[in-house]
Amino acid sequence: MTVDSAISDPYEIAAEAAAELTRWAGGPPHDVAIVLGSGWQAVADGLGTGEAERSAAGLPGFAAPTVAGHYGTIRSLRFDDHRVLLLIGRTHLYEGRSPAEVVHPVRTAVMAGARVVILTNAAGGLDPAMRPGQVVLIRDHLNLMGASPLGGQVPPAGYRSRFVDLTDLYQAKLRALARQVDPALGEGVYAALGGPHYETPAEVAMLRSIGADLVGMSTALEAIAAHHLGASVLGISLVTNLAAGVSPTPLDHEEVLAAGAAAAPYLAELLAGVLSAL
Ligand code: 8IG
Repeated sequence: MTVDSAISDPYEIAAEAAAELTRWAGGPPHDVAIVLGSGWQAVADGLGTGEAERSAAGLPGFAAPTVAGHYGTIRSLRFDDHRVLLLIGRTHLYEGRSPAEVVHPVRTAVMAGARVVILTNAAGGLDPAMRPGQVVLIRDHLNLMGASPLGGQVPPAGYRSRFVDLTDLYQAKLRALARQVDPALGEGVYAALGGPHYETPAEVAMLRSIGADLVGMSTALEAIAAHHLGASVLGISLVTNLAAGVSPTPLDHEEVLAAGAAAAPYLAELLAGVLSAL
């Protein structure tokens, strides 16, 4: 079964997937979900081996991944008092997926009990002072994808209105908590674009002038969907490259994966610290 907002109810499919996930994992419900994006996959093992792991592909509504480095694996683990769902790999609009498909894993995790959703990504840095390997908390986003996960079908009875307020989308409380773990963490505005091409230098100049610090191809739709379902969202970007025109060299996907692998021990420590403080 695939998620197609035109012919089926994405909320119902996510509820089905959540029920199946909870049955599969057994035990008490999960309370935290972490989406590990490009470059963050090496972090998974730094959080412990987990209690159970499965491919996401067998669950209702989950699409098979198409990008190198995106495994589409789900791991269930205990961390202190928390039961954590690790979503390893994500689905993007640029794969030809619908917004409903892109946010399906996050909706599933929230419906499975996650009250906190940590969204990680690799991003281009727009500030020349940024360095590859730097980690930035997402303070807010500019959704330039021309899409919303709340478009199309009206949410069924029992869900919040689709006209949802996004004032505290990337929750200030969770950002403060992350800064307790590492006071040196900076914050920035994440511009989400459809991709998969990187920006032209003119687009990068535009993004800087409209207030963006980071640029990437994910996260914004998932944040909106999680917030709409009442979860608190923390967004963390790993700057793996400087954006075009800011970077002295052309951009390439291998660079993203390499920067992620190099930063993995720090990233795992950061996530572990956040989980301990929750
Ligand atoms: I990693 O420079 C990564 N993802 N759009 N631009 C966009 N996405 C990115 C970039 C970048 N770097």
